[in-house]
Amino acid sequence: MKNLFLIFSSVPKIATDDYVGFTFFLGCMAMMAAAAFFFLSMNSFDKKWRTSILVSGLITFIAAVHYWYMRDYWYAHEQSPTFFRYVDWLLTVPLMCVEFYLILKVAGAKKSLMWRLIVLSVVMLVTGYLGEAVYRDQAWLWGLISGIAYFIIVYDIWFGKAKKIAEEAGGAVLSAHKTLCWFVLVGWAIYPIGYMAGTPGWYEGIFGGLAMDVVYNIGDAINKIGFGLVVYNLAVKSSANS
Ligand SMILES: *C/C=C(C)/C=C/C=C(C)/C=C/C1=C(C)CCCC1(C)C
Repeated sequence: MKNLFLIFSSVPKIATDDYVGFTFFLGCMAMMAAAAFFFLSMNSFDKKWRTSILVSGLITFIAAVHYWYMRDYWYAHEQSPTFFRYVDWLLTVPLMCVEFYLILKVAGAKKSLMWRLIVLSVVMLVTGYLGEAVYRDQAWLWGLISGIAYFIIVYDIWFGKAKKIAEEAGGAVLSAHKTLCWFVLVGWAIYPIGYMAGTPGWYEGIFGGLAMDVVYNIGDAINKIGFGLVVYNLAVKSSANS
């Protein structure tokens, strides 16, 4: 019993207007629930879709673990958990590129398409980290390089080879590809806004009032759970058809 009280007394007081802390708690629980959902539903699908659902589960599970740490870090230091944030992204964003490939693989996509997206996403994240954590005085420059990599990803999936393969496949694959493309164009565009809110630069006046971590946390919930649900939906539709 005494130990139980010790556990509770180690939880710090939480201000009711701490929106960063609030979204860390909410995000942590949402990622856990989503991971459980994807893992448990995995075996109800055709074999060819199971890996895709598994990857959705992994993305949300990896995020749940990092949110657990970020939530604690925020309460201990009241600072952005930049390190955990980028470790999380460095694992989950390439996995989202794998997800793109897995959907199109059914329609004959090659592995080179996946690797191209993975390399671009790593460039985007490493340069983002350099601007946010290491060379903050030149945050705009690193953000710009990161933004160019992001732009190439958007261009690739909207107009490049991926698009062609999706069009040839048609049906549920094409509509899932389209939805994922919108996620990358609109959902991922949330992140540069968070970046500009949290780093010094000419844009401070525009985004300065926003809390960077709240923006990132909203982006993660939309992109990781939403993205997974699109894949889930595709698996439901395709399994029912065959
Ligand atoms: C689950 C996590 C996801 C989908 C994270 C995505 C992150 C980005 C798309 C980040 C992009 C950035 C830029 C385009 C420029 C500024 C630096 C970043 C890294 C915030």
